Amino acid sequence: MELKGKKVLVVGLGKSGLAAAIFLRRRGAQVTVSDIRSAEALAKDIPALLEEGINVEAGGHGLLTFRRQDLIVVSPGVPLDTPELVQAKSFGRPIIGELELAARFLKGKILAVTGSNGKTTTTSLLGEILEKAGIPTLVGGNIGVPVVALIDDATDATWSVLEVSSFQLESTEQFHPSIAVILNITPDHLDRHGSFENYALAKERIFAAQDEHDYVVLNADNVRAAASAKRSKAQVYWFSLEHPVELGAWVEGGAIVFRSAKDVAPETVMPLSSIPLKGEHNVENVLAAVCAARLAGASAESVRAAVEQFKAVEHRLEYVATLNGVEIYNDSKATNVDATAKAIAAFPGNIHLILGGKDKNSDYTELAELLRSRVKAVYTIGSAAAKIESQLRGVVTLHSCETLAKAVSAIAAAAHPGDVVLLAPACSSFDQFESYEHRGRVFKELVNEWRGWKVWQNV
Ligand code: UMA
Repeated sequence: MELKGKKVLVVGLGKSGLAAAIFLRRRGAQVTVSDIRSAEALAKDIPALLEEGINVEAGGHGLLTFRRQDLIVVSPGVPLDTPELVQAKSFGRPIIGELELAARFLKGKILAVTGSNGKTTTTSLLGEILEKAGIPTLVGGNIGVPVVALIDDATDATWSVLEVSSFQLESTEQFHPSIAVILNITPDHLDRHGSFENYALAKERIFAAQDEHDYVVLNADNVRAAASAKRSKAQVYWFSLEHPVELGAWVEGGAIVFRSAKDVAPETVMPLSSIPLKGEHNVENVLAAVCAARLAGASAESVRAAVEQFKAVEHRLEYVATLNGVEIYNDSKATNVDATAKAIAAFPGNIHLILGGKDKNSDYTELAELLRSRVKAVYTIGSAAAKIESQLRGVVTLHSCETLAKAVSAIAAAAHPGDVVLLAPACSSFDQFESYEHRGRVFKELVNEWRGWKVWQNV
């Protein structure tokens, strides 16, 4: 792909847009960045961009700006039905995402991981396994490192382990992982994709460019992910918590086993007891990682060693503290109903659960059974609170708290030794926070403040 002299528009000036604009400029393109945020809001990035010779359009997207381009590169968070993009497309302007742009320049092989939940944990774990196996490895994507930022470090020997979201996959064309993993597909981002099926189809783009030399790793226990097998041209490997599979990884006799080929005996990779992460969903993540890592050429020993040493990723069912017998967990990354269900299921009961944030057209009644059996009370926050309360009234004790600070203080007044405090909000964070990371950090700070004040009343 020749970029020299090309007029390229980058839409959105977050992490992806910033990295893409600088990459494109350094490859000789005439770059403009357009963002709906005001110049004041973008002030910290604008000087560096101008210095690189990049034009900046702030405070909105201009129709003319979009029409005058040879190529448009969109950030993942920018919906493809944004009117300026729709019109530019109707004028024949090529539109690709940052992931697609990066993949066209990235040397080496790609191991891509998608799914509604577990992506970041599985991606980090795979990165550590491959590294332990002595394979030159880079990690990036939705995990927080734009893929364009990996290009300079990748060689023909590199495996890039990429967490990829439906937002990124939606705008791919040639993106071609040698190994693609779909961990699970459950409802999420319905506000953006319009329907569950559209969302699932966006996820399936992970294997759209694969052929019979590639691998796709699918969750045999997840109905929608398993249904993807019939549309894939790649060799299908499975993982299952529930039963043995023909090719792939499963649980048997308290251990994880892997079978690489039909005529090969299954190998025992590790006992379940050596997985240091909480929750059955994390066993699924490990099964997927075992399967993908063995296919990428990592030995069973390096898989075992990396899993044993793996620490929970920040904001994913992250243990925060035990304050006088009350255990506190931060699962700020539980941004959809399924992730919250998995977080609740990781504890036997006595949970004080913080729910809420920005709704994504979700159905919170799906939590009813788990709430009844394991949750003492729900503390609602954010703009989704009214909807959550109307859907869960009568199911569980509800406390309207509006903010995270009020929720933590209400819990501090109510929790008893043996209880669990869980931030697993089932919503995105963007109504009150910059990101789920920001929300998780604020939660941990609040917990620390309460720790200092010693006001946990019942302990
Ligand atoms: N913007 C516009 N026009 C619009 C919409 C947004 O100009 O119509 C601008 C915003 O004003 C803002 C910029 O676009 O300045 C934000 O772009 P972005 O939302 O794509 O954010 P980035 O900082 O580039 O982060 C993105 C991913 N964000 C999203 O997909 C929403 C990050 O995933 C990812 O880590 C990063 O690229 C690097 O690859 C975060 C995420 O929330 C973690 N992902 C979703 C999830 O995991 O559920 C998919």
